Amino acid sequence: MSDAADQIFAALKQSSQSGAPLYLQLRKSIEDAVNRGLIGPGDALPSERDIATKADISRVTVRKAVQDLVKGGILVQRHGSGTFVAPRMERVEQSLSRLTSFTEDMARRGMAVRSAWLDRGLYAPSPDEMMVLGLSSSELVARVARLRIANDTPLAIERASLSASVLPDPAGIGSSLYAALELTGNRPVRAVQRISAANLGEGDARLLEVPPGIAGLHIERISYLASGKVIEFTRSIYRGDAYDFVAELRLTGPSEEGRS
Ligand code: 16G
Repeated sequence: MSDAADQIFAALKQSSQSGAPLYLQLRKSIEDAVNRGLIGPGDALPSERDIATKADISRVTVRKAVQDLVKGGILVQRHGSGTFVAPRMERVEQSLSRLTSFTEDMARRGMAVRSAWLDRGLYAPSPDEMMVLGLSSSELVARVARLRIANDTPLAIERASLSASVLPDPAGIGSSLYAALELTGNRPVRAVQRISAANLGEGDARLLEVPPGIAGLHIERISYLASGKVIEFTRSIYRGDAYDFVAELRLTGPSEEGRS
């Protein structure tokens, strides 16, 4: 048996005096082994049976601890091949001061970008879309919903809405919405972005290949043309374990305060 497995059991023995339920003690021992780097991303966990025999606890208890760690995204289970320490995401640091597209952001980092289509078409607008895009109920909205993938890792689900007069053929945008808008002189020059915390629901979590309920970021971007017209209303879910949004802040003296 590996050193890591021995360490897990040693830690478990030490904590067995703590009086906490056994599955919690086991969960903590495994979590500590991962955090201390004794078992690293991609390493296999000993089998449920081995853990149960060696630690002298029931397989039900082992399963409960392991399931909890799978739910928390610390372990992953692959059918037929066992349980592994989850791969660690390299976090993407994203500036909040530049109005760039997903394609540009990832290309700058040398990452291979692709998207999976979730929806594209012309629809009757929702009340939100009518209000933000200034559409009447007789006009149509173009919706472009994509799973955004970089280096084969799904990072975000983006649902963009634009006036159909700006994007009459949503299926024809190719791989970049902003590149398509640029071609018709409609690339936004300014945007307001609102970021809030969200726990991922079943469907979104499945698409992003993370356990349901883990932390995500809900981002709403409303972007404008130089004329002040709203061009894009996009609601996205980003993986919380993959993104750091970074804003630069400056001290404003009394002389600058009145200007903004
Ligand atoms: C970014 C924008 C999104 C925009 C997309 C265009 C955020 C949160 N969202 O991901 O609003 O629609 O870029 O990307 O930054 P594309 O040109 O690669 O399709």
